[in-house]
Amino acid sequence: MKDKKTVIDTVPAGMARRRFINTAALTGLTLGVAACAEKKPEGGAPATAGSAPAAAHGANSTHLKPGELDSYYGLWSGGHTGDMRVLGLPSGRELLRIPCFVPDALVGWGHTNESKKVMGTKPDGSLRYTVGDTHHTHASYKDGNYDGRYAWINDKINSRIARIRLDYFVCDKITQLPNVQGFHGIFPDKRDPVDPAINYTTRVFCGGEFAIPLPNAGTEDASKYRSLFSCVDAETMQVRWQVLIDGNCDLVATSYDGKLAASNQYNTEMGAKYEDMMSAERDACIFFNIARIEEAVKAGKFKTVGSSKVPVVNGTHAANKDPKTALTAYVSVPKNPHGVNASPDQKYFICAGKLSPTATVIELAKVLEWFDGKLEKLDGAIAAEVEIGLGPLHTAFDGRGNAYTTLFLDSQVVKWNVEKAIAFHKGDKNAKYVVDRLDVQYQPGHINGSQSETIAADGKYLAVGCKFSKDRFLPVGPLHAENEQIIDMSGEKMVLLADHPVRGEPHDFIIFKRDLVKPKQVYALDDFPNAIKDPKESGVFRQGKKVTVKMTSQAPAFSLREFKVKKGDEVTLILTNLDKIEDLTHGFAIPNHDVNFIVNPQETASVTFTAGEPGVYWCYCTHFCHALHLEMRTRMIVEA
Ligand code: K7E
Ligand code: CUA
Ligand code: CA
Repeated sequence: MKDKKTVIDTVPAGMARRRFINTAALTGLTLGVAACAEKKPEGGAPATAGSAPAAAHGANSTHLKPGELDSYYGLWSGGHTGDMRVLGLPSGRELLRIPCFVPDALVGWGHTNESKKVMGTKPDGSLRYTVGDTHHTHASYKDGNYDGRYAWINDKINSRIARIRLDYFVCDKITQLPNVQGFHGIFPDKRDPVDPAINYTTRVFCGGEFAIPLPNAGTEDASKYRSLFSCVDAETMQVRWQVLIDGNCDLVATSYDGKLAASNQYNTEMGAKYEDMMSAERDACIFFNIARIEEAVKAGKFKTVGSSKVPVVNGTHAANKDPKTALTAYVSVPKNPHGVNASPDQKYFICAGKLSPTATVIELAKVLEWFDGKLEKLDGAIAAEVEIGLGPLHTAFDGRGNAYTTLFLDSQVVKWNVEKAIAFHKGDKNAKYVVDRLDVQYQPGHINGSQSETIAADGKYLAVGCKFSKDRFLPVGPLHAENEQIIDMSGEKMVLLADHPVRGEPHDFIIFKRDLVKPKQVYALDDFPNAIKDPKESGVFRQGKKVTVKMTSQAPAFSLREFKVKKGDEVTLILTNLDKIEDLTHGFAIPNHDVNFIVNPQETASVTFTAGEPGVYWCYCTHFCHALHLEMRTRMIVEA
């Protein structure tokens, strides 16, 4: 097999731009993955910095002494487990999983009435969905940096967006996007485009990846399918508006001035088969003019789709030919791009080529000029389009002018300088924009640096989500862990610091300084309208077949030593944890009734179940709380 990099380096720049990966090369893609399995980690990889010892640079390390705290939080998408994972960085230790879209056995998510209300139920009270597929996670901004209020995460399968409160690290709202399938990219705005006083996130943008009939009544003619780009209100979590577009949305990014949102499009062909989706040489990055879209909505220039009341404005090519009134702008980008990221100097959007070995640098100021009618051709917004390697996907930044892009096929991270790439593109063929390449193990997808997508990008740590771990961990059967790698990005050359196995399949994540969030470790009783504030309020309250059991917990006892219900009763059990001490969580399990949930300090949770066969059921505390934890029980006596 010929060395891929040599080929790239010897192709004349002008020609190389045409040398995209075609359908036949897809076979090569699979072969490349297979070939990697045989590649020994030490196997003479041509990358420059792959195995340089950390000590040679030594600036950063992932090692923490016992008891030492991490300096960064990482919020990781949980993938199929439908949760958000909280990691400490640089150690990579997993601290918490925040359940969102999928039931969780530890906290009783999807079992308690409170969590079911957030998740959404069918009329019979059962959950609407019990599967999820999270990909992307981002947090709210103020003045271009995270403000520690919220994070959001997507569910691709059922087009849901979940919000996580970063004071309690819990999911408090989930919204389903109407008329969207395959909701993929997600990004909050960074400030308001009109009101300068609103210097923080008030909207979250959601890209719809799969085109469907609108409204979705079965039709086989895929050329009639369309995708919607959605805007969700950050506070109410209601869908504010949607934009009908040509092509599809993949990832989403936003400008620091709040004026534009962007989404890369890999299926401008609007194909229904992959061959069709990769038939064109170029696709696009679509820009949304937020202020104009909201003016159009205000002026009533919208339609609705099916039973949804959400205003849908027209963002198609045909309806947006005049730049001065256009709601959208489609900037041409090579073949099936993946990933769009806004640079921390606030100037550029970078799209990675995926099926083209290039990165495209789009200048925000020029796109705005086009909207003002001052730039004749949108292509003029392309500041650079340079070769960086095979299969480029996602890009991170160090705040020193460098971009770090994952190369899925090359199994590398390439560090390249944005201004030098622009100089090269303008004709300075001596501009060496590629600074470094680092082999990673293997086939990297997402990448992010500490504070990377903020104006406070600090260029210390880089995390890379490798889709294949192959030989990096002890074999555990056919399902391999993925390999999240941590890289020291503080020097000229990247240094690989650590491998971490993670359960599939996390995709995206963000890393930010620990002092940006102020988590509360004890709830307030008033956070819960049904709180039982005094153990004396405990008891069994019957209304026909409906029974409410009120109880409190204080280590090592529940306020009721036993309670009686009748077979077939619909029992709602409300439990308030009156313990106020940090870390003093109690659990509550009832044998044979599918009940197990926890109550954190000062938290109230409730479950509703049908009392089963007559008998005695020992309800017990499932969370080790006290020397008498095993003795912390109550009896449910079910009578005939
Ligand atoms: Cu963010 Cu994996 Cu959904 Cu790229 S996508 S890798
Ligand atoms: Cu309460 Cu264990
Ligand atoms: Ca395409």
